[in-house]
Amino acid sequence: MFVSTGPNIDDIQSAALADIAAADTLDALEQARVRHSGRKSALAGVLAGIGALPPDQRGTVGKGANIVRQAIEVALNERHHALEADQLAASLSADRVDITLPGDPIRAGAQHIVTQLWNEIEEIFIGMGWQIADGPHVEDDFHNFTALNIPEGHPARAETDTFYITGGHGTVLRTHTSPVQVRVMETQEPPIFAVMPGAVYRNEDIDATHGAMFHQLEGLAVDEGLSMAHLKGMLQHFVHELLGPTFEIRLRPDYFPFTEPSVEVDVLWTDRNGRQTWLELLGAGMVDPNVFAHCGIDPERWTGFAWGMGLERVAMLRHGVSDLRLLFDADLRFLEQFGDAGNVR
Ligand code: 2NL
Repeated sequence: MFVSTGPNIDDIQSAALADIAAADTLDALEQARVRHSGRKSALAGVLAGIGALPPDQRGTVGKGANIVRQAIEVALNERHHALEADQLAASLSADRVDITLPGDPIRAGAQHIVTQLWNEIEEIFIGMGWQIADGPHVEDDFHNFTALNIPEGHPARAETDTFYITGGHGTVLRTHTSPVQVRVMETQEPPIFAVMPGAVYRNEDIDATHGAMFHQLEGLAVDEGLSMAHLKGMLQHFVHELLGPTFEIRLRPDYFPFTEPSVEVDVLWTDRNGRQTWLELLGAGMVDPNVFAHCGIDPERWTGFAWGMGLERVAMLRHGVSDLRLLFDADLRFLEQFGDAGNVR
């Protein structure tokens, strides 16, 4: 006769299988494993008690207990695989990337207003068949001063205006873009039609209208028979292209060491309130024969005109900016206002 000493082996199995089926996480399943097949489980108790049973019962009880042990192990394995698969499916769906969603917007930058102006002016002159030229920012005395008819002792050479390179014996940061014109004349045969944009450097105290670095755009035309009439016609066309066909210019006598005669070019400016004023736009003139001679160009044969303008000044006029320092402060609240797609080239 079968004498049971502990819990019924069928009850052990059904309790274990129910717990395993109910485990809904891998942690819960591990707890069910410890409870039903661990060293302290009811099943382990039954197995351990077999030796103490009467010999004729050991076979039956041992066989039954082993079947239950196997059933529990199979159930644990299956449940483990099922829970792992669930967990994988859950993390795959949680981490899924939806490639059909719109991307993060890219904030479009804005070109600096000096860069916009620089590019627009280049385009106008390229449209007239002119070339764009650049040269060194660190110059020698000859190209920055002497070739341009600025002799020693001239105020433009005063220590206060020019950055001298220490130990450089007359090596300077260029104070204007004119040395690029000198280099073009030294290396090219006329006719020459070229504009020279770029940074220039002055040893100035910085305020609302002065900076130690700013940008100039100069131009040079050298050919046979060029006169002030050509200069004026070219400038009028340039101003119409840059500002609009209603903008008038006027020329007034001025002085520069490198041109003779020299003129100040003003533009009739209409401000936001419709008020009109003549404002200085640039300086210009006929290239001084001494400058041609310094650059290896025969002044008896060739004539030419040149001009120079400050890009910051014109950009400020155009956009109604009253302090030069805003152009150099890298403050996005200022810079982002000029993100006109039409101006980005
Ligand atoms: C101004 C005036 C000017 C020039 C620059 C030039 C260059 C050579 C020969 C002759 Cl190589 N002239 N440049 C001529 C007249 C005026 O600049 O007010 N700039 C901001």
